[in-house]
Amino acid sequence: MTELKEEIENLKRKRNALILAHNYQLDEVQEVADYVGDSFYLSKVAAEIESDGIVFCGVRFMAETAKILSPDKVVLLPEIDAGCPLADTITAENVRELKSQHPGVPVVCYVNSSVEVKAESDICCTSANAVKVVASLPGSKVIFIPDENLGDYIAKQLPDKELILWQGCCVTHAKVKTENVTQVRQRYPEAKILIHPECIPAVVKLADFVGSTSEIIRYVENSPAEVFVIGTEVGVLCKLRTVCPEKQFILLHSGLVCPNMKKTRQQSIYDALLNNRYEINVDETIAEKARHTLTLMLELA
Ligand code: CIZ
Repeated sequence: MTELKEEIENLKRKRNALILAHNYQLDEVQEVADYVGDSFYLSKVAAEIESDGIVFCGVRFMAETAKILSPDKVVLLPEIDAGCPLADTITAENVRELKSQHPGVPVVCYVNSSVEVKAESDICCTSANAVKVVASLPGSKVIFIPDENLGDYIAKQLPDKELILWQGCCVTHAKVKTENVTQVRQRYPEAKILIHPECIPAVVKLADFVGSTSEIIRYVENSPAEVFVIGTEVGVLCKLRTVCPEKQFILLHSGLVCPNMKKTRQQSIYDALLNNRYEINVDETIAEKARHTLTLMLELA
């Protein structure tokens, strides 16, 4: 074990803290994490684990989610500038306007949203359970925010629903173009092409499998295929190589690198534990409403 890893372990023990890392984090971060997964898994972990503190290696909305679900724990986000441009496309005021334009229509917010946006919504979802969450709602109309591409994917799975979409997207996933898929298909005809639903609809249409990071990992584990093209953020390759070391993985597009997810390093985790930074706090009135949308999702999915 390196000296830095040992220091992290010591500080973790001293503070009775656990490290949660998203599937999109750097390999060096996933290596020192106690739990690695997608937002849905990590939010369940945050709600259930017994520790005094959580170091959340991800982006701000994820640390906020952990704090909302574990209000009594100290939640640290090691890199305070790790944000999510998709979450920033919509404000609580925008949601109120949408609700006044479509009275009575339920609002589903993707987990990639601020606490204020979650508080204005009826139920939250992640990419792993978005179709299930939308399908569970009464009536045919649903407001889905803020990811337009994920919304389009859900609408295609649920033809009886009419989705009212917000025009937000993940700039990293939106870089993938159809030519990238056709080129890779020609070069690796035997490969299975696995694509995240945050990619544009024309790209999603060309996939062999569409799913969230956890669904992509499960697909690879259960597939007899040996070569896979991965159409989501590069960080997921760390887990894929760990669970299936004998299989081959090709990243669909070299730009599938989220700069915000790559801000956290082992050094940032060490500094976070040593200096108690950066502590995430959420106003309890807003947190209470947001907690309701998250709890409904956890109960349903
Ligand atoms: O749900 C998540 O954690 C995100 C943002 C992506 C995924 O598919 O895991």
